[in-house]
Amino acid sequence: MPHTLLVLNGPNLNLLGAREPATYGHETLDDIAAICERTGAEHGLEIDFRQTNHEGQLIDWIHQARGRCAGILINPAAWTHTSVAIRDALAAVELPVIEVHLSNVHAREEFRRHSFVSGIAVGVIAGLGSDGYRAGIRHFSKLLKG
Ligand code: CA2
Repeated sequence: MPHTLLVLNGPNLNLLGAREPATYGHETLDDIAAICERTGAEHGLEIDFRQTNHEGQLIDWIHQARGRCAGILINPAAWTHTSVAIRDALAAVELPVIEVHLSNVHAREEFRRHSFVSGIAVGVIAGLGSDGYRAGIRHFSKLLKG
C-alpha cells in the first residue's frame, strides 16, 4: 500500500492564476495539483490534494487524516496568521506536517511574518512558488523511508 500524503490548501487559493500573478505566479491550483501528483508518483506516494474556503472543513479533513495519511503538506493561506484552531487540529492528529507558502511571507507585510502553524511543523517552505510543494513532497518521501 503506497503512503498517502494529504496536501491541503486554504482560502482564496482557488483564485490562483487568475489574479495577483506578481505575488503568486501564473500557475493555477489545478497546475499545482498536477505537479504534486507527478512528484508523488515519482516517489511512490499517493497525493490527496484539496482546497477549501471554509475553516471547519479544513479542520474536519485534518482530523480524518489520522490513520489514513502518512503526513500533511499544508498551505494554510490567510489562516496561517490567524488560526489557533488549525494549529490545534494539526497537533492533535500527530502526523508530520510541512507548511508551504508560494510567496516569501517574510518579505511582505509584517502580519504575514507570524504563523500559528510553524511551531508544530517539521519544516516551513516559503517563496519558491510551486517548487515549494515539490520540495515538501520530496522531503516527505525521505522522511517516510526512515
Ligand atoms: O504565499 C502563500 O502561499 C500564502 O499562503 C498565500 C495566502 C496569504 O494570505 C499568505 O500570507 C501567504 C493568500 C492566498 C490567496 O491567493 C490568492 C491568489 C490569487 C488572487 C488572490 C489571492
